[in-house]
Amino acid sequence: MSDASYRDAIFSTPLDRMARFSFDEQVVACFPDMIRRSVPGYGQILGMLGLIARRHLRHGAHVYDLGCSLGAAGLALAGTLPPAAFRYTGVDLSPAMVARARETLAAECPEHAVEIVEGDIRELDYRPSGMIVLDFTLQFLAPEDRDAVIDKLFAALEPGGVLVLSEKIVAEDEQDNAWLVERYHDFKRANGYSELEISQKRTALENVLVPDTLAAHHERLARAGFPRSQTWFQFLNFASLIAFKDARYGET
Ligand code: GEK
Repeated sequence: MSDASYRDAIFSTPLDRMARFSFDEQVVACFPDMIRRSVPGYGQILGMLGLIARRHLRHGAHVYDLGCSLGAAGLALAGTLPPAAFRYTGVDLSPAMVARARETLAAECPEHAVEIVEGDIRELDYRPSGMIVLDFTLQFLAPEDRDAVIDKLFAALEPGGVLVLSEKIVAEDEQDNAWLVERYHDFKRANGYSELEISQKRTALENVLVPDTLAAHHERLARAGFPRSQTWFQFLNFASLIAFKDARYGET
């Protein structure tokens, strides 16, 4: 077994109360296991990226994957589309993620035009793109930085372009939200996480992962200029939205 498939046991022993979640080597080693066991619908969302690209991506267009972690979206696209169909740039702030993503993509899809850039998605000089994937990353930015990033993505998208935005969300109604969070914890228990792991991860993510409501996401997309967006997937308190650069659904 390669160390890329280590089981996530980061929060299985009592930690200092101040420990905050960060994307370091320890997280990278167990990341594929962690994200599959803790993000409901992660595999389904990845699986749809290639199908969305097939419908909306002009042949040879550029794709960004922002907060790419280990480049899972790039792998998913390469699994569905031939090498000439797209050029892919994954961007991540964590040097440990970037190093592992480069190794993985070089090994898994050597024929495809893929690159991984170490950088901050708030500061990137974006090139024109046909599709932008922002999966489970906006939630880690300070709330006051989110509008400016979405504004830049709208500007970077070419006519007919699409933004796929996947996020942990919070429900507007307190009771609805409590129900979703409780069932989410059931989901994690069913995936083998202990009470200690669930509560420690929750504490570590406090003030690090600040979720928005679905309405806040759609409003932000509209403010940035997207004439049309919809929620195409939701599983408990995790959702994926698609936003269209044009008012009419462009299809290739
Ligand atoms: C996947 N999309 O597998 N700039 C660039 N990267 C950042 C920034 C930033 N400002 N802030 C955080 N990150 C992936 C999963 S994980 C989600 C995304 C999770 C990066 C951070 O280093 C990490 O790799 C990623 O965003 C979030 O579909 O771990 O829950």
